[in-house]
Amino acid sequence: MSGFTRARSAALVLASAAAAAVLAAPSAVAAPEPIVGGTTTTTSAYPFVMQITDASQNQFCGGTLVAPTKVVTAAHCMVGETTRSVRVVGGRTNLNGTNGTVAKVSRIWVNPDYTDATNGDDVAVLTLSTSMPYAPVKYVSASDTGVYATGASARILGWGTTRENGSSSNQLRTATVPLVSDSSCRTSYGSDFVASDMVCAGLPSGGVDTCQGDSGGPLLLGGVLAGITSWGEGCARAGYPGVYTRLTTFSGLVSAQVNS
Ligand code: 4AZ
Repeated sequence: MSGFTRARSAALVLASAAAAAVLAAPSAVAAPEPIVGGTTTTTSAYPFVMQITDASQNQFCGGTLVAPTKVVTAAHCMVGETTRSVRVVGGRTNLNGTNGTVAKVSRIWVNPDYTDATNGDDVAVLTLSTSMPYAPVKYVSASDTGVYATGASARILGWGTTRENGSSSNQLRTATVPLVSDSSCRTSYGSDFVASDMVCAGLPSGGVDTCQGDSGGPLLLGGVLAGITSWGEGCARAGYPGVYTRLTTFSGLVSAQVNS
């Protein structure tokens, strides 16, 4: 667990960096490019991408609008949060913007199976007090397991850091990464990778990845929400793909929240 970084876990990120300094080659440091290794985009292009912020509208995670008042995010983003402490901001491409729509949260559902000891079952659904005036995106149904074909091109989005231990991106960024086979991800992460609950994406040589602050945001396959940014060993490191919540496993639980 000690080497894994998660949103808002500054101590873990630093511990990870220290471990990397001891264990990894200096080449593990990624090039200073966007999400890591992506391009800037806008919430006009991806209107369902939401900032999850504190009450002062400081972004700390991402989320995905799946219905006018329902946002899918990571369970680990909600640790220590309450309906009073969280806001959802839509339609705001830049972190320093004041445009878009700010919604309060009336209910936080965290997958009851989530534990921060394993990072498994990393899904939460927020119910907004007011509707977002943006188009939601579809999410996978339980039977859509075929979307996770090895090599499929997945789109990732977020305002997270553009390199490991770097600073957040003011502007929303996006990249595409190929899905990694479960056996390959198991080789990377051992028993911390639970194939029934997680799916991995990244290039063998690294260089393109989600990073700190991207957690909770979308992984899209064929334009449909199929994963949630969850965890990984550092960011964009060769041999350590990003790990995402395998949303088909949790579609039924999510639908129960979205339709309630
Ligand atoms: C984070 O801390 C985080 N490279 C998100 C994704 C990854 C690592 C850390 C995967 O939010």
